Amino acid sequence: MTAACETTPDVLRRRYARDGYVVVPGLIAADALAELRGDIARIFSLTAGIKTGDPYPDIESAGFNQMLRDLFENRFEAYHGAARLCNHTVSLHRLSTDPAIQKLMRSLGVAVPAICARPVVWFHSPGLARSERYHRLPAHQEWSNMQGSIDGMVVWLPLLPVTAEMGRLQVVPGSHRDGLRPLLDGAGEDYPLSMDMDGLSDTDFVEVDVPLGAALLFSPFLVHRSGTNRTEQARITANFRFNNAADPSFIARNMANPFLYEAPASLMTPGFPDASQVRGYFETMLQESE
Ligand SMILES: O=C(O)CCC(=O)C(=O)O
Ligand SMILES: [Fe+2]
Repeated sequence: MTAACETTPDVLRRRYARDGYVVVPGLIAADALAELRGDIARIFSLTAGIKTGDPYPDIESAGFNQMLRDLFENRFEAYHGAARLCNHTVSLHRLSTDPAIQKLMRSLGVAVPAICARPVVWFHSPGLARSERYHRLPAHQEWSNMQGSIDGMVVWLPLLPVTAEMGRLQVVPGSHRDGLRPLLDGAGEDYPLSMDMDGLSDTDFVEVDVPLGAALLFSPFLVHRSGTNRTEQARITANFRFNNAADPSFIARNMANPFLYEAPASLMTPGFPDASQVRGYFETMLQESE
């Protein structure tokens, strides 16, 4: 029996309602994690020039972390493109719609889960950040970006073991029950969604230990922030956000969603590709299939 089944749905529901979050061990299948970890490693390896089919380093290895730093320092646009592509992997999307996670969310009140935002992979490391918020998110409520159903849910999970030295996620238990807190007046451009900390202090935050294979599920109103990664290793995690399509307040607000997704109005690389590049690709394919 996995740890996930040792706690009954009623106990989890009560804990979720009281604290605003639950950690559920043994929820994520090892092969789903391995597939996503492999995709992340492959994307950065291809970006760094490792050929398709050649071995590539594991995301926990020193070699992989060196590769990330080299790309970040010497080819930032390539680093950024690869990091963003990780958000578009099929394995990440498959994991975010994993039936075990969906079933658990439904048992915690998200009757009709609907994707709020594209799933995200975070790479938190001071050596891979142009400003602090890219390696350590200040205190916030996820509602500030989701703005959907009151009973939506955030799923956060580590893609490698996140130790205390790597800075675990920190939450203020019970803070969800106070609802939406004001945003910080005049918050800088770096993180415009910074929350007003009035009435909260550092001692209100607790670190949440989420082992590999577990997931943390929390309310969009739970106050949370990143711990500090004091290691050389990138702290790699995933974040999935959901609304409940059955929430009457969400229906009344026309199922509001503040995220923008737009088709381009012009070519990003004018003149690319020329006809010979396209022809070359298909002619090689034809020759190989003869
Ligand atoms: O991983 C972190 O430290 C912060 C992530 C976060 O704020 C989130 O997933 O909502
Ligand atoms: Fe967050």
